[in-house]
Amino acid sequence: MPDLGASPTEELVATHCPYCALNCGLQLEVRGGRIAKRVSWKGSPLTRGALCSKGMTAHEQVHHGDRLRRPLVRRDGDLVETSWAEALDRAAEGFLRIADRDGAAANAVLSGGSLTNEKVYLVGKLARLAFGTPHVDYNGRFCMVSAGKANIAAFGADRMMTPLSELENAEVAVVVGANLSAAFPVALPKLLDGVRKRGGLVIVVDPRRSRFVKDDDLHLAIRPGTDTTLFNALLVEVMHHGEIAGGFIRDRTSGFDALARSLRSFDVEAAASECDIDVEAIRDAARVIGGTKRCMYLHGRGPEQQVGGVDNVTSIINLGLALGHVGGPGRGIDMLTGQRNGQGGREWGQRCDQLPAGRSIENDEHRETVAEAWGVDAAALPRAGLTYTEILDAAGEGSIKGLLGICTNMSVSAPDLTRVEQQMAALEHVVIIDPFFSRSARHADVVLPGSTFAEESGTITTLEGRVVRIDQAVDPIAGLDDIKIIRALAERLGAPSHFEFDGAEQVFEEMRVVSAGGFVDYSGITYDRLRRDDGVFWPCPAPHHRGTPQLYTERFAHADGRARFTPVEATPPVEPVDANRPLVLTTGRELAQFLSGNQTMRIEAQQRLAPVPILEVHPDTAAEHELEPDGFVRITSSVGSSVIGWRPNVDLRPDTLFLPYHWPECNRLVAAHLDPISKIPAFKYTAVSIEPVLIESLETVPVVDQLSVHEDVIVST
Ligand SMILES: Nc1nc2c(c(=O)[nH]1)N[C@H]1C(S)=C(S)[C@@H](COP(=O)(O)OP(=O)(O)OC[C@H]3O[C@@H](n4cnc5c(=O)[nH]c(N)nc54)[C@H](O)[C@@H]3O)O[C@H]1N2
Ligand SMILES: Nc1nc2c(c(=O)[nH]1)N[C@H]1C(S)=C(S)[C@@H](COP(=O)(O)OP(=O)(O)OC[C@H]3O[C@@H](n4cnc5c(=O)[nH]c(N)nc54)[C@H](O)[C@@H]3O)O[C@H]1N2
Ligand code: SF4
Ligand SMILES: [Mo]
Repeated sequence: MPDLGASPTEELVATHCPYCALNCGLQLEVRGGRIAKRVSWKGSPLTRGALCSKGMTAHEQVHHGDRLRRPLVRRDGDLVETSWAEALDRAAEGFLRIADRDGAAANAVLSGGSLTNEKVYLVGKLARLAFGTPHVDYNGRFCMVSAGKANIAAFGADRMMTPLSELENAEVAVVVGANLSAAFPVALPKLLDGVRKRGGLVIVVDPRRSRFVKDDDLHLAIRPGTDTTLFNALLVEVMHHGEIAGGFIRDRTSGFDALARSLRSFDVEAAASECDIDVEAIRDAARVIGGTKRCMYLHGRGPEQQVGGVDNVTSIINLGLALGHVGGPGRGIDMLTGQRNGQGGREWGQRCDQLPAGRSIENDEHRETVAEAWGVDAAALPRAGLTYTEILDAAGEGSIKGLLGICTNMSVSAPDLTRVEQQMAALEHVVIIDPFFSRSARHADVVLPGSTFAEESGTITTLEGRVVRIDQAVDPIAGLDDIKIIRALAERLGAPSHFEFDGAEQVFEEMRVVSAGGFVDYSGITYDRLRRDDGVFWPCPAPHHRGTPQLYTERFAHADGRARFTPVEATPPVEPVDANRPLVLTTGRELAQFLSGNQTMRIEAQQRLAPVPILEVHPDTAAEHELEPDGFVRITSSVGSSVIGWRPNVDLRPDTLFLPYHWPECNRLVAAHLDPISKIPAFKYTAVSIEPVLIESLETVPVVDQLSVHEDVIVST
């Protein structure tokens, strides 16, 4: 419980950090309608008051001078400030014009996993009922869809199965392609320290050694893109030593024989050479993993953002399932979801193939359930639509002409930015809802000021599957919050009756009803309970139900209760390294910056820590390519080229480069090669070449295209 001991003129509001999926708790002290300061919330779930630097400064975005305070519309080529009424009218008119002329499917919606559950639900409903378009997808397409597809195929549902605190009972932790020091800096590194202190082993699979990795850990620095080969090899080794969990496989799974058959002629030595690691390291890891009942696997975007992303995750699941490392104390195969509502964001119906509460838009029973709750005919609900990158492709080709973007910034975060800029420019009508002017908003016809975490109430589902509540601290500084904006748009698009909500709690009440009886069941969760309890884990089917922190203790979510094994083989990169582009560029996170940077780059303390993109290069590779210390480097891929600074890093494979992705210099280089099943872009593998750039005078020093404050590009009226 938060300590609410403030005087009447002051108020302490309990909330959660708006950035990563750990959702560290914090309190905001409000004085005279403004946030005066941040106060620790020691009782908050999982992280107990700890914050990283981003969380410490998150509240600075709320009253920031760069905030959009009035809507903008394009007039004679310029974006100019205007009233809400005019901006909302213009926003809706564009979509109605396109729908009348070209059909409802010529409009699309792209959204984000940082939205609250309530907003996610409304975005999906807005697309299906007010726009009438099948084309709604979200930035989780860049993030968690590989793990999602693999989880659903194997377990029947898509949620972390074991709470992270179970690491306290684990003897072995296997961290696969997750940079815990930068991406999940609170709680997780400490939980791993606990494993080490109790004499357990941490195994890390990653071409780069991040700060959380310790000398006594077993680090398998594989060649990027070879996770399936490694995990197949580990499985073959544990099978060879007879360590698999025969009883568990018989009673609780299906498909093991086909998997075993597929690996009959698998050559572990050849696999070691493919992964470019010592075969003895694979054998050591297999001995340790096969020798314990208490092993937790944590996977991040490293194996997932690949053309073989789904198969990579499946190979991890195959190993863990074969050893019975699921559903109990110190055991679990857990994906580390990224954005603050990465979990709820993929449950509440903003995905192109999904209806609310994890229901499928192609399943007739699910369509009936949702249609009934919404008071519409199931036949009126669109079917599955295009994915994020497919929507951008359709924009470039002209079949999609109108785009609403809320809580996503494609001009930094999508692959192949040169092409993205052309695709965005080809659109006839673009509306962006964002608290700050984003790079994507440069393409907008209408920009509506969105709300930050402190200007709204709502619920978030953390990476563990724990539903928590954020409370509004101050009024929306531009007058309307996201929920009111969605409602106003729905009214103008002709569907007012489905959006008559006065605030987030009313939306949540409808979501409880819609979710009742499904697997993603929130029906027993209430706003009151969320403030009293330490959050509530779904499924929670009744008000007195305690929630479900640990999934799969007795059955999996498939109808027959069994988990599935699926044989998988390594997928080669679409453009592998060759003589012209001999190095692999892999991309990821910097501790101080968050995603496209549109929030953290406004905050001085974060900018001081990481002002520009810096390429990490192994010193041997730097010497081979004659890079000058403190000099610049040109990186070239098949789709683009960037000139930036570099620094040496000995903790990186010599054939691999690492670049934080938060600046457009990064995705200008990454081609849009997709996993065929999940349609995730292969952000973790780009074949590139590098060369030193000689700086002849100060004028030729490359300037990083920094974020512009919105006043730079807007004429105020
Ligand atoms: N500071 C900060 N924290 C964040 C975010 C942020 O932007 N900034 N974003 C949040 C979000 S949305 C997400 S999704 C998470 C992401 O969290 P992570 O997945 O932990 O973050 P990434 O930096 O993408 O790092 C993935 C790791 O994969 C490794 N890797 C690269 N290629 C391969 C490979 O082929 N195989 C394996 N096994 N590993 C590989 C990289 O070296 C890197 O260490 O972070 C969340 N937390
Ligand atoms: N090369 C490379 N590219 C990557 C990745 C990588 O590892 N490498 N990682 C990918 C991953 S994991 C992810 S999750 C995506 C993220 O990609 P994006 O979708 O670009 O994510 P954000 O930067 O969070 O964009 C959110 C935008 O919405 C705004 N916003 C934040 N909260 C709210 C809100 O509540 N309401 C409204 N209206 N607006 C809000 C922010 O100001 C920001 O402009 O990109 C990815 N792209
Ligand atoms: S960014 Fe993540 S780790 Fe840092 S304070 Fe926020 S929720 Fe916690
Ligand atoms: Mo993400």
